[in-house]
Amino acid sequence: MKLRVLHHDHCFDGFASAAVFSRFFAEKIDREAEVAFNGLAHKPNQKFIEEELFDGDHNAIVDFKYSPSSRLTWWFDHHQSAFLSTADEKHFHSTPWPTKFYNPDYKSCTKFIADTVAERYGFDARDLDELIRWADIIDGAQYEDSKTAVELKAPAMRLMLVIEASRNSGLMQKIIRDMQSKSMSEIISDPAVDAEFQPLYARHLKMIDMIRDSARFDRGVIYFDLSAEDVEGYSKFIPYYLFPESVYSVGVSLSTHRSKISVGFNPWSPSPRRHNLASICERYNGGGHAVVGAISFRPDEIELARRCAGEITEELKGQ
Ligand SMILES: [Mn+2]
Repeated sequence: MKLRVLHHDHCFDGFASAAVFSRFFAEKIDREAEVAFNGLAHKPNQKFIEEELFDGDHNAIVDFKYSPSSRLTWWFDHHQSAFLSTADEKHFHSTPWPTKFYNPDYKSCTKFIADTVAERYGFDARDLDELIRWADIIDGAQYEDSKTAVELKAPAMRLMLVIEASRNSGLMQKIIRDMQSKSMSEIISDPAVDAEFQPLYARHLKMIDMIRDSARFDRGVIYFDLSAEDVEGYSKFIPYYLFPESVYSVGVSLSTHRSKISVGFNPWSPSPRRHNLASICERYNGGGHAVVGAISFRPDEIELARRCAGEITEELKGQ
């Protein structure tokens, strides 16, 4: 029997969700299942999740959008924008699915999965507590301070850097498998993972300089445009580390696949949040959470992305 796990790609919570779910599946559903992972990324104007991705006997989506496909057997998500259309949302609510779960109150999908399968299936894996705790800290942006988030001293933070920036899919699958049984410090000190980490860390330090150089800070909002370089996967906390007095950040970036606007609330902001960033991003066909959102455009729509980012910046400046 084959279990296909589709998870949010380039995301610590997506990886940890895939790890916790497949550990649960092995212990409570089918120990012999052959498990295959596949990361999903948000695409501009996406209307549905491609049917051919559901190539297992069981198909799970974790920490990513819903699909009404009859081939989808398991679903867990906690994003405010969890549905690609109102038809999908209606489909989910049309009947009480026994193995499809949605709860936008959870900070991480990892903890949502762990709590749900503990309650429904009696799944108990104490050794996953460190992973679950860090998924909650990372996805919920609940760091003590911007130094913890940006200086990357903790093993889980170093692993997060690798997961968010690496394009080595073989190594990414190994990380998900290792997350099912190893500690964060064991995983990050694996020579193959360390070899991936070192150049990414050097680049992370360079990104801090680049954002410092391109940022404009005005009335609580940091605006920066990194589209001069390919920068898919930088730490979203760098702006707040550089401008501790900021409330929001709006960043424009460009990679080979897309141009992107990233909008965030400074988790250590001296002032309260007065905007729901997911709702703002949804107006531009993006999505996310109340505290962090994103909008994707085609790479050749970079000018449109800049214009929309400028509008959002002005909106956030006006209290
Ligand atoms: Mn998540």
